[in-house]
Amino acid sequence: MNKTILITGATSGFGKAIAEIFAKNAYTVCITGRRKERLDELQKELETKYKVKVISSQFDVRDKEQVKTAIDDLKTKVERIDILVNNAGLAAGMSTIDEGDTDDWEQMIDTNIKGLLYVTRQVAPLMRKQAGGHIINIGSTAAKTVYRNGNVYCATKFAVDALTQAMRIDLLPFGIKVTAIHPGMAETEFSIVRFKGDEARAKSVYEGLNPLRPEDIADIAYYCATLPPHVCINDLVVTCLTQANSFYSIKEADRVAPAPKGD
Ligand code: NDP
Ligand code: 8X3
Repeated sequence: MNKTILITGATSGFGKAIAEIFAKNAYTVCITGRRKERLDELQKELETKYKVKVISSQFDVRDKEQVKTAIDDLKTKVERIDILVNNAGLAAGMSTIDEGDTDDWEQMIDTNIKGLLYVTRQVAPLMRKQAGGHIINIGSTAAKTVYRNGNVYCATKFAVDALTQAMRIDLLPFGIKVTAIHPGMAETEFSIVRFKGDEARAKSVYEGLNPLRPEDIADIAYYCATLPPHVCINDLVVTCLTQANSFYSIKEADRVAPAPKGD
């Protein structure tokens, strides 16, 4: 029987790339997000390209009732959910704590923390019944080190890190793996969303860095999910070569060139 993966926030970036690699490897793929036209397009593309079953479900992870209805409906369509990737998330704005927009704060807290909890609350009992499964939470380097003007976004990702550790303990008796993947800078729609559609400002974040690609994180998620049953990667921080942590990165041009031969 084909395995089934559920990915939140599959209309763009990491989520979309994760959907693609699992579809390519014959998984039944459940894709979710708020943008229906993107979901329809991706469903068609993956079904045509990989001849797999793709189920798309439009909901907002911030809405507890929508989440419950969507997962209840999904349970009528699939027998099991083998893997859940809690990926849906965002940063909204960048400012000091005294100038922050409280609507932005609420959107980040509601999506990155409460949304992840709502989805997990619906899926974990099913995995418990199955006596197995794998939850992969997408954290961030911002879950490990805070940076200037990142305050609330970083706090939401610290929460993802804490919840990942807590879930692993709580779900240990049921054979459920829990993994956090913490990416550094990757050029997706993330910064366009953070800077509210300012594409030039978003682009400037990654200039000269050679940032991570969505496919890099998808490859890593696939690796984590396909290890032998007794092996669980707990926590994984991954950056591009020019980034050391949340606030320290260099431009590729500033890397030291190899010493001349013979030196
Ligand atoms: P994108 O903006 O490209 O993708 C974000 C995805 O989340 C979209 O599919 C979006 O779908 C979905 N989403 C956002 N809000 C909601 C919501 N309320 N309900 C349902 N779905 C939602 O960004 P990334 O791919 O980069 O981000 C994915 C995750 O990775 C996030 O958790 C982010 O914090 C994290 N991350 C990103 C990094 C980066 O540098 N890019 C680095 C580290 C972590 P839709 O709009 O259709 O609802
Ligand atoms: C996204 C990476 O550095 O913009 O989590 O916070 S960063």
